[in-house]
Amino acid sequence: MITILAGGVGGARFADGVAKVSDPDAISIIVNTADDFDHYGLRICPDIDTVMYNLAGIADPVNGWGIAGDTRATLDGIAAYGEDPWFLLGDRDFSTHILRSAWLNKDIPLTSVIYFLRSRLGIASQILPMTDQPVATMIETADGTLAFQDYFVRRRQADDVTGVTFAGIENALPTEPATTALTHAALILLAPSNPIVSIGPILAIPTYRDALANRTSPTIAVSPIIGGKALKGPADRMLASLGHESSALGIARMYQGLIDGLVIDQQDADLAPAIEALGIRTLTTDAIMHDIPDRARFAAEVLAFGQSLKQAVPA
Ligand code: FO1
Repeated sequence: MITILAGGVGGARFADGVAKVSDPDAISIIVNTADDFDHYGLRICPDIDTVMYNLAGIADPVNGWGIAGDTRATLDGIAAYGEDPWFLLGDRDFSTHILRSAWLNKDIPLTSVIYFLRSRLGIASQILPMTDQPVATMIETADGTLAFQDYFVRRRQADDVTGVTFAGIENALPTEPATTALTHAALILLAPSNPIVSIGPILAIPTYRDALANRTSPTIAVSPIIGGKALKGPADRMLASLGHESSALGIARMYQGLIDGLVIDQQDADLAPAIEALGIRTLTTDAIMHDIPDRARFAAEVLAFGQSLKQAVPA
């Protein structure tokens, strides 16, 4: 079994690539839920939905989130009432939020709700929320503390981030399927997701962090930073403002002790020796997924790297 930790668009695209080149039934994706929030009385789970829509082959190809060809009549109606429709929810996307909220309101755990939704979208891989309890990323800025989607979407990531906390994390229980997926994986992959706000919340749950620290199978991260820049989103600026180096080496330092290998882009080939000096093996390749078919090329290279590390990991 392959287990992937993911959040954001980069994570979803990577998980889709892995599902294209290996048995999708044998893949589990543990997804960040700290971006989740309530909006118009509905529970929105952006990272889970982004994984679902990418694996179902219905994601908007440009944004990476939302559904391809979706319409915005509902938001137009909300705007007609004088409300600012700042978070762009498509009409068909709303059906996910409506059903999810209805089922959550019946006290069905989020893990089960997502099982129903992904199964009905024809997705064979397990999509596993990191926890069934609510967790909310809070962003500290010079303007005060912002809810994550206020920072990310409403204010377009314009604020300098001076701190990040995960409200509710102390009550967030690891789920049984996600714990099993991590402890039984033959290969663990940390997707090219933001290490602070996408992978960070998952690793803030001690059971998952301990599972990585005590791993018996190869564990590989893919650097989301290429040439010092994030391909998408604010990870580079966030790393720098929080005192990390915005580079593949900075990513290696953050994950040191939890990973055996790091996949870096050819632009960062000169960083490989410093990363290897940390005890982390490197694969240097074209780490940009240029289009949907290219996701499979990249995933196949990462899986082959995983195979090559099998002997290197302590039993
Ligand atoms: N991201 C945006 O930048 N603007 C949006 O209006 C937006 C809407 C949206 C709706 C549904 C959904 O599942 C995701 C959406 N996202 C949007 C993406 C999302 O906010 C971020 O990608 C993640 O939270 C960061 O990981």
